[in-house]
Amino acid sequence: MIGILKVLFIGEGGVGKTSLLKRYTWNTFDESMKLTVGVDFAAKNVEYEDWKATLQIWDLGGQIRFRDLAISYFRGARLAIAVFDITSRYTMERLDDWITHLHESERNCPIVIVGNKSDLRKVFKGIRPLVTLQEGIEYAARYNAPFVEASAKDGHGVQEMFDIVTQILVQRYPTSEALGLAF
Ligand code: G3D
Ligand code: MG
Repeated sequence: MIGILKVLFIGEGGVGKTSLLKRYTWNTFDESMKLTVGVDFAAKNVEYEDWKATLQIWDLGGQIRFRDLAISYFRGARLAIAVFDITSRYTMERLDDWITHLHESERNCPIVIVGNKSDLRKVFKGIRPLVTLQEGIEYAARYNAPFVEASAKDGHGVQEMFDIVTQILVQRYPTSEALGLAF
């Protein structure tokens, strides 16, 4: 057992962070764990071959502003899942700010970029411009990050997203010693 790894969701309100967390951890998500500061979190055990760890996944309430959370929310994060909504280009552009603030607290924190609401592609096709898969990949490449398209609604891409998260963590923290040395 490697230990407990803090993983954050970041991104604008309404993009589907809470929904993705619930979709992935429905069996462990506990409303009673909501902190007074407006952060939900869930624990999930993950394994890869001999590697086992507990992800402690933090999900921010919408009402919190950057300056309130810089210390308590970002500190100690081992990875962040940066989510935008593919039907709103604005939410992708806003990730720049989130990532900047994250890296002010945790300089080398790796990120995974997620374009959520992929189920809406067929609904809005030809009706409104959407962020294309290629644009998502290019955006993520600016941060040297992997990109995943997902849907909390139909579940598409959600397991893949957490498989990628696990892969990155396995590489960064192959042993519990590596976890301790990181601080
Ligand atoms: P947030 O935690 O990032 O603020 P939420 O976002 O998870 O609260 O989701 C915001 C709204 O988007 C919710 O709708 C939710 O049902 C919807 N949503 C989340 N993920 C998806 C998705 O993959 N596809 C679709 N179609 N909708 C999604 P409401 O209406 O409850 O505000
Ligand atoms: Mg939320």
